[in-house]
This record gives sequence, structure tokens and C-alpha cells, in this order.
Amino acid sequence: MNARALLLVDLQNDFCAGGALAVPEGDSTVDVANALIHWCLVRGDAIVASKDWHPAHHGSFARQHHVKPFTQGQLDGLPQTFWPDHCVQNTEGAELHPLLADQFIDVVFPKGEAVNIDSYSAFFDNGHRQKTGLDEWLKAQKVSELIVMGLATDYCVKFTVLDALKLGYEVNVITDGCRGVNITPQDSTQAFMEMAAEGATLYTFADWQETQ
Ligand code: VGL
Ligand code: ZN
Repeated sequence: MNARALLLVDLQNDFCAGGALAVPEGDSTVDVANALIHWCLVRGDAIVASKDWHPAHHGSFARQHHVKPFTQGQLDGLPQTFWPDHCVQNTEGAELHPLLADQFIDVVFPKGEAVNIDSYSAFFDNGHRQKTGLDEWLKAQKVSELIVMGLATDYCVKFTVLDALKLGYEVNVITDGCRGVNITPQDSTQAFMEMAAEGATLYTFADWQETQ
């Protein structure tokens, strides 16, 4: 009872250097992830990951709407930022970062597979219409506490954390294990503030280690 899980959000090639939607310093989160994996293995925590996993013609892709990437629009009645094509199913860009110790991940939850809706959160799509299976999996393992890190701070990490809090999990965010897209420069800072305001506890990896 009261088990704990490490949740690694979208540590995929396309969000790292050279990727289609490269997040500045995205790669630098992988060392933090591997260190956390080590800690969690020793303690016997569950280790789970999410993967952005889009069909080739996903509705979040700017190309599908003949608009420039990073512009705003709507997708199936929801506000949508249009992105460069990224994390297309079964492409190298959608693979987890090669240096991530992914052999220790218990289960990976894909998201963003439905063409007409995006899915930033690892728990639900952006309309909260469908669940990914992550919540059920964690509840079956009696997980009540999460350690969350990954990419990108201002999208998938933020919405994953906000959903986790609404679902009743105790959420610890490892800030230096996250990097943001920052379409506007303050987006990541703002995202961390929102997560904290809703009840997440923010730690640097060094500070988190002190608590263990
Ligand atoms: C993400 C934009 C589009 C993320 C995914 O993982 O944060 N951002 N798709
Ligand atoms: Zn995406």
C-alpha cells in the first residue's frame, strides 16, 4: 500500500537535440532520469513512462492545416497549438532517448494516437474524453505518490502533473529533470508555478535526494 512510482514524461528523440520539436537542453534531462531510475529501483518503486505517439497525419501537426508551426488554432473544438510533425509512430523520432536506461521501465503508455485530438497529459487526452490506462495501472499497483519529470515542462509535464493532482496523487516534480518549449520565455516558470499552486511539490534532484 502507498506505493510510489517514477513517471518519465516523453523522453523521446524528437524533443531532444536534432529532433523535430527539439526542446532547448532536452537531452540534459536524461542523466537526471537515469539517476532517479537507480534510486527507484533500489527502493522498489514502479517505473513508468509516457510516449507521444502520433499517426503521420495527426491533427496537431501544422502541415495538416497549411499553417506555420507554433501558431494557434482549434482542433475538434479545442484550442490547439500547431506543431511541427513530431513523434510519428514507429519512427526514430518517437523512440525514447538512446541513453535512457529504459530496460528498467515497467510499462510505457502511448498517447496522442487519435487523429482529431491532442494528448499532453499522460492520463487523458486534452478534452478529458479518453483515459490512457495510466491511472488504472497505478491504482492497481496501489501507487499514491508520483515522482514526475520529463519533456516538455510547459505542455506534457504540466498537464500530466495537473491531472495527477486532480486524480488524487501526491506529486513531486523534479524541476531539473524537465525542460520547456518556451514559445514565450516565461512559459516554463509559469508552468512550475501552476503545478505548485495546484499542490505539487517542486524539488531539484539534489534537494529531492536530501529527503530520501
Ligand atoms: C509535447 C507538444 C506537442 C510534449 C507533445 O511532450 O510536451 N509538446 N506534443
Ligand atoms: Zn505531440
